[in-house]
Amino acid sequence: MTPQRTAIPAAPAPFLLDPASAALVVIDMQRDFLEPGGFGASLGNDVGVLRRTIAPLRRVLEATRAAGRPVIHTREGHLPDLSDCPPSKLNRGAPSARIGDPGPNGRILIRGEYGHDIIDELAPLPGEPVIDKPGKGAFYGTDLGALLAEEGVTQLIVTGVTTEVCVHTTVREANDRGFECLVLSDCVGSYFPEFHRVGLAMIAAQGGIFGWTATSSDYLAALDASPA
Ligand code: C5J
Repeated sequence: MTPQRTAIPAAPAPFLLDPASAALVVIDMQRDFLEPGGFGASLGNDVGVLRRTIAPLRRVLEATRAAGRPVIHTREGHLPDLSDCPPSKLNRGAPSARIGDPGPNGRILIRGEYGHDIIDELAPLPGEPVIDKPGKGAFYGTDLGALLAEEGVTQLIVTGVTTEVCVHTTVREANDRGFECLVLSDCVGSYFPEFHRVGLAMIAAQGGIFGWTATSSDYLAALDASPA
């Protein structure tokens, strides 16, 4: 049977949404990136700039759940003994605190700590998969690929932080694995406005070299118009 597709206005061309094959991926909306005292702040970033993503992402999350489509959350972080954190990552740069150091929300970027978890506003529902990833991409060192294959997912609606790091790495990984990725421009964010703008442009450039970009309102309208 030909899948029923709904065209979403997108760059560089309409994205043909097949709701039956699509999953929402929410990347790293963790306290460590969005709240003071975490990993993002330790790198000298103003974490407040990411908060504009929360309200539109919440609407997308609720609508996707209501449509009965899969929602997958990811979290970047490491085991308490840091055995999955390469020295090249641990020792990179000159942060005010390194991965594993104590902070106001617990040890920085360590699984099980308060700061490592997803912000309250976007908390996963029971049963929604949460992929713990040691790297920037959501496929590296995880069972995300197997999970998506099991669910018959071929399209990813991508949201989260940060645009040019974990969102970009995940979209590139997904694109190479044959997924069609639609990145929702107002539901992804960067500490650097210029990187955000260029990161989105890079995805859609050259005929959609990595995927498509659209606004969350256009995605929501398409979801609404899609056959149940
Ligand atoms: C970063 C991420 N920026 N989730 N991680 O280190 O984008």
